[in-house]
Amino acid sequence: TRTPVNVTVTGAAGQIGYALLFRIASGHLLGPDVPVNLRLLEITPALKAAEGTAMELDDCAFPLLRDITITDDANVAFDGANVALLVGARPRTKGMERGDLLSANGGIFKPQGKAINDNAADDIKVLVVGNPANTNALIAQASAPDVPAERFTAMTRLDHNRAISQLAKKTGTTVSDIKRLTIWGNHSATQYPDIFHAEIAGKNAAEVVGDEQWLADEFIPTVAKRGAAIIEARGASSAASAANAAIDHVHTWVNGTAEGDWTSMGIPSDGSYGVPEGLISSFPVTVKDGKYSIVQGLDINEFSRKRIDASVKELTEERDAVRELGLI
Ligand code: NAX
Repeated sequence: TRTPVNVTVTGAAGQIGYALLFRIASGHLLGPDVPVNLRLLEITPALKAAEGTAMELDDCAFPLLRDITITDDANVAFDGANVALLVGARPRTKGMERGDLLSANGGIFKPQGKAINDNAADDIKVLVVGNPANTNALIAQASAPDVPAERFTAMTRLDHNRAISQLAKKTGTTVSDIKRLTIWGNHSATQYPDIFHAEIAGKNAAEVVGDEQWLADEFIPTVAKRGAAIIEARGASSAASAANAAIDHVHTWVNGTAEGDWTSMGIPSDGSYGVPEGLISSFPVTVKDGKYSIVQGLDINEFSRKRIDASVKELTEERDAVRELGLI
């Protein structure tokens, strides 16, 4: 039998955590034949709630779930971690300035990055979900100098999935007809969902849609503001869809992209497409044997260029702000 994989989830008692843990334990993260140990990291006041979730996990009698550890100590939570899902973060509250938000999250992601550096397994893969996800990933990465930088990624898969779904609705196709969609930039309102290289049942998506006005005025804002629309409708932020996207992100990172398709991941830039090296920005990527590579050679038209640049500018500003705060 295979050795269990250690999966650490931070913010485990939160709403995404609740939607995520049962799917990890039932084999959706790594595959139907991979046993898992769960390590749940929470702040002290939420440990009891995490214990309640662990009781429910026990009650599912998942054949793949071996062991559950619940702790408020990051060194314990990341000990031997092979996969880390950093979900717990400090949300923006009313009247909070960006600097306050970034420094509050620095207080979370800096020590967690160090704990990953000091305790995780050599093959650690990190996905940051907690917002501002790209910059939180950058902070964690900067505190983990012994871990290869490319192991720190940020989640834009929910945006990717949202864009696919909107495009399928618009064109009267199904989501499985759609390939090669790209989210560029920051997981924020400036993100750019790009359909110019996407295909719908083998045809160029932009040509199938044939309506740049729809792209600019409907599609892009609908995808970018979907999180707010969910809050408005549900009275709570996206949870199950966010957990699903986190599962997709890691599953793809471990098991690869399908031939002829790619996905979107927030990853450290190597300078491709004019994105400054080191920024954690979303790119089109293919994955093989557990390693991702940026899809090269795409022709970026003017419509796309200015939107990618705007999102990258925001990432640059966030990076400069956390640098000024001494967080990286
Ligand atoms: P919740 O507030 O329900 O849960 C967050 C949990 O994190 C809480 O239980 C809290 O106690 C815990 N926590 C706080 N500080 C911690 C620390 N230092 N160590 C460990 N745990 C800690 O939020 P939820 O709805 O689960 O969302 C979690 C994060 O995901 C938020 O930052 C949210 O903005 C972000 N999202 C990111 C998305 C993405 O696409 N990248 C989409 C969904 C979501 O909005």
